[in-house]
Amino acid sequence: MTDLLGPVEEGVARVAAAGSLDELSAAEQEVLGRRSAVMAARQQLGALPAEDRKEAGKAVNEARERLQAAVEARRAELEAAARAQRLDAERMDLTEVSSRWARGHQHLVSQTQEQLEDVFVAMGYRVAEGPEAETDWYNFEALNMPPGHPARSMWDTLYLKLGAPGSVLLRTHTSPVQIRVMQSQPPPVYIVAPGRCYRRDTPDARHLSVFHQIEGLVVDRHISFGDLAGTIEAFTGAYFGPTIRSRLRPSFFPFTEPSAEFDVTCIFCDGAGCRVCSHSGWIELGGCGMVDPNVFEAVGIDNEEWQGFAFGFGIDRCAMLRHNIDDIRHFITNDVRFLRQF
Ligand code: 2NL
Repeated sequence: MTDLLGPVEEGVARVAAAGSLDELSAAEQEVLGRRSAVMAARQQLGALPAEDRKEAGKAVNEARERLQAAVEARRAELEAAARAQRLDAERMDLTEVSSRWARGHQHLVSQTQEQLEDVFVAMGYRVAEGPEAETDWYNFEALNMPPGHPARSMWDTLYLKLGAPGSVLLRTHTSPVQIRVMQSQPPPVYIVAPGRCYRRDTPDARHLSVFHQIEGLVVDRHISFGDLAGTIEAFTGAYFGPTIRSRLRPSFFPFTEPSAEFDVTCIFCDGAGCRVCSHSGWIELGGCGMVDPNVFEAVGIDNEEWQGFAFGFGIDRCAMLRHNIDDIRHFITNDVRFLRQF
């Protein structure tokens, strides 16, 4: 029988010399395929005398195994090299920094939202978030506005083509977040819910169909209207500065009773009276009130044991007041000359 040592050494060298996966396939065919020395030797086994056959068969198998191992080892090497080459080719150079490309920064509305969150977090509140697509129940019904309630016309709603007509909508305020929090945890509750809200509206200097609101909610024992007034005074002072005062005026909301609107002293004239505040010295900021018992009933909170207050105001409007911005549409025009001032 042919000596296999020579062909195996040659075959291993041949395989190791393959420079590509294609070349390796060709080499594999040559050293292990039908016309290879190993296969020829295997075919000769049957012709050997029985006493030699076992020994020769073992030699053939060992030769095949060595060659197969060489092929696998070379394949692994070539695949690793191909992968390294591909990664190298796909690599992007992100290290180039040029002063021509000025770095951007957070939008003023986002900055304002975070500043307001910070003010409330410092007072012990938590920040809560929730979906922008809501159901009619969370946005209206749980807030003491059953179907057909006239107050629903106060918010011109954008409805989604989802489920039964009129059942899914884009939230018109962040109150549904507070409803969800009251459902998911027992009192006491101290939260603010900031975020995007939507309404069907034609844009003008004071309105956009997408705007930002922050609402606060407190539910605890022995909560009074005085706590509400003190909270409004504390946060307006913290955000606008210590010289700013606040006041409450009686108003109406379906989800609070009693309800009030709150004003801050005009930041432009410090309360003396100017064109911005229509010479009243006051600027309206938002609404507030004691949580209506019907809202507590909707979320299963006992109104005898717990009381609460809530308030809401526009984040965009807050930023406009503090930075003397005369048109809310500046926020979405994305003119860098406007944006980079803040
Ligand atoms: C406004 C008025 C307000 C609330 C929001 C509220 C939330 C729950 C229960 C009761 Cl869960 N009230 N929120 C209360 C009063 C006024 O917002 O003018 N926003 C811009």
